[in-house]
Amino acid sequence: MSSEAGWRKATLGLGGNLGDPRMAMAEALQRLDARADCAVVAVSRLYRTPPWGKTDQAWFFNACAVIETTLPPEALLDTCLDIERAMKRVRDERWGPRTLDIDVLTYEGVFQAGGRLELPHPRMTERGFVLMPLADIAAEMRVGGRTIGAWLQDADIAGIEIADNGMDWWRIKE
Ligand code: PH2
Ligand code: MG
Ligand code: MG
Repeated sequence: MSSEAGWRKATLGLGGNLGDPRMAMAEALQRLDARADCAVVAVSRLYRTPPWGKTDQAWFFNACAVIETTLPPEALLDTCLDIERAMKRVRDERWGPRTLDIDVLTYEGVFQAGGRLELPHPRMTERGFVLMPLADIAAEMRVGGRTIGAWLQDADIAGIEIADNGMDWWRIKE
């Protein structure tokens, strides 16, 4: 689809550690896929990951998705934030517990620093909880001059577990 006018590939990181994160991420991906301007192309396995940054909080569930979209990057971010809000995301502090987090990791052909949306996501190459799921679906994608698979080789993935080994866990209905 990328070659068709207007459709661009983007990757998303999803996470959560409050309530039922698996259901929240599944619903968020279904909401995106239901839009005329977004299509979910691939979803990683589902992972359980130790908290990163602020370590005295519950383990997270994390996953990544490849989507195709006609939305420009900032509009895609707003769409993701709208979905977080519509699903009544709860968050108090930076890097603290949250019900649902959707981060735009990469957007085909767009590289920008500063502003409200940095692309690629500035910390994605340091985080095992991003790299491990992303390698399921985009191991050959290059970020900062290396593939996701190569970044993953150097990443700290201690403790990360597979919570669902399938790629269609997100199609669950409540
Ligand atoms: N998200 C954070 C902070 N720390 N740790 C894990 N394991 N997974 C996350 O998604 C995560 C985190 C802020 O968005
Ligand atoms: Mg995040
Ligand atoms: Mg976020």
